[in-house]
Amino acid sequence: MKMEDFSLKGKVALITGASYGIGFAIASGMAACGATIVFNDINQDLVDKGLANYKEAGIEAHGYVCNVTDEEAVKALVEKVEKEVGVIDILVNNAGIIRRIPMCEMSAADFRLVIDIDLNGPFIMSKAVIPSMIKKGHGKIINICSMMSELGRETVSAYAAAKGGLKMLTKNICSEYGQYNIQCNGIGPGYIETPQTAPLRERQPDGSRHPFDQFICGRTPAGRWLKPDELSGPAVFLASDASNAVNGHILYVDGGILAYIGKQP
Ligand code: NAP
Ligand code: GCO
Repeated sequence: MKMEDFSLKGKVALITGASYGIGFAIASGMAACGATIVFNDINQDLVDKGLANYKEAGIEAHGYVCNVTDEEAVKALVEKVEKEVGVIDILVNNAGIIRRIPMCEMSAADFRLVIDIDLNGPFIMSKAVIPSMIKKGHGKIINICSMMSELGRETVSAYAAAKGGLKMLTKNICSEYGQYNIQCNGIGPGYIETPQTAPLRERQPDGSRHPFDQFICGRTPAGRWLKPDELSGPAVFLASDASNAVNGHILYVDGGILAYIGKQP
């Protein structure tokens, strides 16, 4: 093994929904290791904000408006990126939403929306980039899964169903396209400090910590929420030649939650 096996120099990485949050952190880590960064978000305002964030971090990123659930728009995005930047070597399916509603109160429309973005989106994006990866003779797909790829909890039925499905889509892309030197793996973040989890961490009216905040710190051996940039190293590993023999694997970056029964109250 050589040090350059961990390098992403000369590689084009597309990270979906990466104007901020986990996607931005993963893109920043990949840029630090030499990748050219391409990202999309659902409107120009978010893309512009993302470009400003990348510029502030010293990263010349390429930003495009594209909804990952729109198959025609995704095909057009990939063609445009291939013309303007280059063939996509690394795809990170990061874009995702959550709806926290008790299942019997959740509308079918809300359930479908979460499945559409969190599961159909990665399918549509992967289907669009794989043909060029096959032609090029290599490719890396990284699906951002979740604790909910393994565990359930109240109010997140649609999200857990989507992330459980994303775990199996990861294994299926591995099975179907591993023969073309395409590695498809997942990252399963634990509880990360981003806008998506902000409602679970906000202070109560009396100034006390949110009960869920206290719960998660008791369930995590490290006793804390994780930071987005703690996912960057694992993502760079799975995007690099150092992981060419790793395929169909979900790498949980959770501070040990899945290994731990939780602190005795
Ligand atoms: P976030 O802060 O909500 O960011 C999600 C990004 O995806 C936003 O930029 C969002 O844009 C974009 N997006 C949403 N729908 C999209 C669509 N249809 N097409 C393109 N982009 C879209 O979330 P995050 O916490 O960074 O999470 C990123 C990923 O990690 C998600 O897949 C999430 O499920 C997963 N995850 C998060 C955690 C955590 O603790 N935070 C843990 C495990 C897994 P808008 O701002 O317009 O919505
Ligand atoms: C929730 C959280 C989690 C995190 C993440 C954990 O409501 O439980 O949003 O689902 O987003 O997926 O891995």
